[in-house]
Amino acid sequence: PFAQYSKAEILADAKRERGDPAKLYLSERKSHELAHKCGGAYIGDGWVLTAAHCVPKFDLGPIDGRARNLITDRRIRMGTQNLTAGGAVFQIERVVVHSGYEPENKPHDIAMIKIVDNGQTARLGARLKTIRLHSPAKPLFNNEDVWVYGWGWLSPRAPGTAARQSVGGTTQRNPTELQQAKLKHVSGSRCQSLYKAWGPGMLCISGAGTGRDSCQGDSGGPLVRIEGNEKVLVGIVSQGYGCAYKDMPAAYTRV
Ligand code: 4AZ
Repeated sequence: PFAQYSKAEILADAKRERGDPAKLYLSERKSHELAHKCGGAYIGDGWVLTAAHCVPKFDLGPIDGRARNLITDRRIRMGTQNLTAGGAVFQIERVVVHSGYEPENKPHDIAMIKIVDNGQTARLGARLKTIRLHSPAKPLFNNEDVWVYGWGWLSPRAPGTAARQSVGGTTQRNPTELQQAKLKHVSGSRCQSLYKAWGPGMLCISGAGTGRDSCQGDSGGPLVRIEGNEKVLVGIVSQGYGCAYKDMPAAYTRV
């Protein structure tokens, strides 16, 4: 119901050769793969934390002659681990983007989305939990284990290759079930040389050679520290060069 591509775009894409960096493989993709954009984290009172680059501009451009914007075309599903079913689907009431964000180098890549609730969060009950924000008094230590969650692409990707191709050359796919990966918080020196906007508002997070990582579509989703049996939100998936590529830690927004 919320197709992000026009019929003309889908037809033009089908004519592109495989391996063409501009090819999006639209006709091969399931509707949940075309609709999914980003992750987020529910912090309570109708507010979802996500990445600023997930809500790039209010005007999404027309599709098949119909004007679109975030309010008319984007929805948020919460209260389920399945991307296509369950929980509840919320409309967006408003979006607040960090005033220091800019799309070129993505400093302060954080935004808040207010949902239209209509009592739905209450109906979800225990299926929707509010995540507690990490305390700045307890910073992550070097090599600390952290966890990331999302419905983003499933395969390693080399930096600089066509975005929808995995290292093995297959087309990247989105899962329907939520995935998780254990990662490591590492020293910022490598990220400082990789990311132009590097600064104290970012976290440098590595797959540490495990082959696990966040990837496109995980953006906006939570990076979590586990304290006892509680998950605490420490970061937001922001940017990276490829996915799960060796010595390529990704940059997360520090919450
Ligand atoms: C992305 O394109 C993206 N491996 C997010 C995270 C990472 C790479 C790419 C980190 O949204």
